[in-house]
Amino acid sequence: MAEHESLEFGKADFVLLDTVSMEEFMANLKLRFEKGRIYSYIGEVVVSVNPYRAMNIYGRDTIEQYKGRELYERPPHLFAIADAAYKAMKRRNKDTCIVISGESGAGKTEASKYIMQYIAAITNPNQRAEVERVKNMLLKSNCVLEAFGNAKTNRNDNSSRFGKYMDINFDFKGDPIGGHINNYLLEKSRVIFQQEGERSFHSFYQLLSGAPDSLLHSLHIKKDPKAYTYIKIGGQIKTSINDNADFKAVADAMKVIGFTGDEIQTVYKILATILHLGNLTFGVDGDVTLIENTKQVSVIRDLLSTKEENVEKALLYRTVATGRDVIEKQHTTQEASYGRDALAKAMYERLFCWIVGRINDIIEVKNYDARIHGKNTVIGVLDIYGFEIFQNNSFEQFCINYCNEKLQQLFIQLVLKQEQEEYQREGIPWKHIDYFNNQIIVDLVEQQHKGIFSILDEACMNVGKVTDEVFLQGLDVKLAKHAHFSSRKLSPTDKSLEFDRDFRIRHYAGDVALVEDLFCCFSCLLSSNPVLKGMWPEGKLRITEVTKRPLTAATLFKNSMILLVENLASKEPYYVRCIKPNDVKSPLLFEHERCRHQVEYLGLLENVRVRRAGFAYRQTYPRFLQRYKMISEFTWPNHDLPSDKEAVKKLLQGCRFDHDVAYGKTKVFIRTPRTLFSLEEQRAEMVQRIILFLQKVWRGAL
Ligand code: AD9
Ligand code: MG
Repeated sequence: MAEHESLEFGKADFVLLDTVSMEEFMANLKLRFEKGRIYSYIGEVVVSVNPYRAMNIYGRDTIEQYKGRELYERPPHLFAIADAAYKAMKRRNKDTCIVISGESGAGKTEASKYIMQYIAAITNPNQRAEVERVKNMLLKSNCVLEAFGNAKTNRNDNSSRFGKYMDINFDFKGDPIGGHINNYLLEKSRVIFQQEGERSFHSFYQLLSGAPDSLLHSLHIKKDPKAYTYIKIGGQIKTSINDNADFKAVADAMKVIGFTGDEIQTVYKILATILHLGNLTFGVDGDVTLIENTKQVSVIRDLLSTKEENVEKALLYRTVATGRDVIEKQHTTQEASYGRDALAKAMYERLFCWIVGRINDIIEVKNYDARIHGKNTVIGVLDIYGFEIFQNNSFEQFCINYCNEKLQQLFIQLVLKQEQEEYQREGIPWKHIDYFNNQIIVDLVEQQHKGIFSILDEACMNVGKVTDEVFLQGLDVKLAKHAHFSSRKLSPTDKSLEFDRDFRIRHYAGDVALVEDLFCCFSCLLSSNPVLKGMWPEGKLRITEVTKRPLTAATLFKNSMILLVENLASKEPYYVRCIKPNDVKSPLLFEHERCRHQVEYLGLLENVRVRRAGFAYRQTYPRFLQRYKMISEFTWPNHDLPSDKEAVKKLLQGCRFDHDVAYGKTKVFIRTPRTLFSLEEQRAEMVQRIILFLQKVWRGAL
């Protein structure tokens, strides 16, 4: 820790601030950023500030410095937390996870990639071919996921438009043997529309820019993105992204991971289909709705290996199941355009989920028998989309922000609450620290019957009968008294709630107004392409079976979040808290107010307070003795005191560390890492002496 860094770089651990105040915290954060020290600690939590420039701190030599070291032995770094998570997993057979949070553009995805690279670099010392293969696939999967799930936004040129949780599985030797990816809620509305200055998903531009002419020709695609309605807006934006080179890198990564040639071709066909769909227009002839550009329909038919009538049916008719009867109703032109967009979004979402599923099939752990090889342990890495506040927030933003509330709650629970509870349990004198518990907001969203998701679900069960207005009335009636909910009706004077249909949730990061999204469904196109068929397994089902009360998107998302949080809570968590220093991607600018706001809503100051009021290190008495007993004559080789607790007291008094520790019922607590560092040094010295002594005895005995 600070021992290895001069104070001119500020305090490496915020716990060591002279006084804990927002001013001091910010001054230290700024100083460190300006000196190029982008990482700091709060105890074991890494605080990272996006440098917006290439840093020479991720190379082989840096990796070597962190390998196998304790957290406080080296300057703060992502590698240290990755090593801590890895060591905990290997030494104690524990599943661990690294939770990376922060707002859009704060550096979460970059951090997750450095963490994975570190883990890949320090494992498999024996260069086993199978492990190398797994590592390579895990690293390459990022490249594919980013192509299909990331896009240029106004906040970040490579913004993740989905949440990602990746498990890496290890064998008993600590080498990676496989993995699994969970993806959360892709922002599919981007397929058909982007805000000014933004692009659709990278995959579209990569295809147009990088595909060889023969491929473009077979897809009936022109190179110019301006020719396609869905990506026209984004196609005019100049970025630093090299779509051409990325196309080749992604194609190569798909091959390395193990996608077949047919699968890769089908992926391109779906991208092309979506582009063609976007250009379709509808008209009327008498009272018949029709597609105006028939040539495009035959192109789509060929790309999807289906019949022309299927394409027309999917776009012009709605199949409705009323009891046992199935009726086909013709769309109006407006409904047809809406249905076309819904189909495009659904196709892309399917494609994305299918890609994740294929990667999972390939990287999942195979042939591992725990009875022979011992327990297979896991490190999970969570890179989830950050809080987003726009003027108009869609259903997707609502879910993203709900997810952040859940994670913040987990952080509060695990880091702050657990810490306080442990001191109470151990009978350590302790001043209670107030923190904002956001459970109340999470309940507002997810509670049974009374939560927003439940009310939304109820509305969806009665599609046709329930309008947006009825849904909002339901919210008003059920949530009128909730301190974190307001709507236009409940607060008529609130100017930020512009429309009658707006409502607002007071999130911990700020207020977010939500304009409610509509729901849609689509008919499946019956294709003879086996890869496509695999993506729509329900294509074979009858419509009456398909429409049987499917779970709503809201419920699915809520359930996936609850599972995610349960999963994280069952593992030993490590945290990386990312901060975005400015909104103009500048390596020099530290915008005070922007950063202060993030420090506030990430709860970092509270984190420091708890940590400081608390103790950097704790260990049960027997385990503490096991490690340090050789440094005291009272405890080496064995003590004759009435208890291990007494022995630890005697040991620490002897080293004059008594002032820096507290003795709990079952554990000793050490306040500052410096003390622990010093204990470690003394131990290393003694171990060396004991070895020399034993060597002498050994030789003498010979
Ligand atoms: V979002 O919620 O997905 O929109 P992230 O993931 O938090 O967001 P990302 O990791 O994509 O942000 O970082 C944004 C950009 O900041 C990157 O494309 C880099 O240009 C830049 N960045 C982030 N971290 C680093 C770093 N450690 N070194 C250099 C960085 N540049
Ligand atoms: Mg990201």
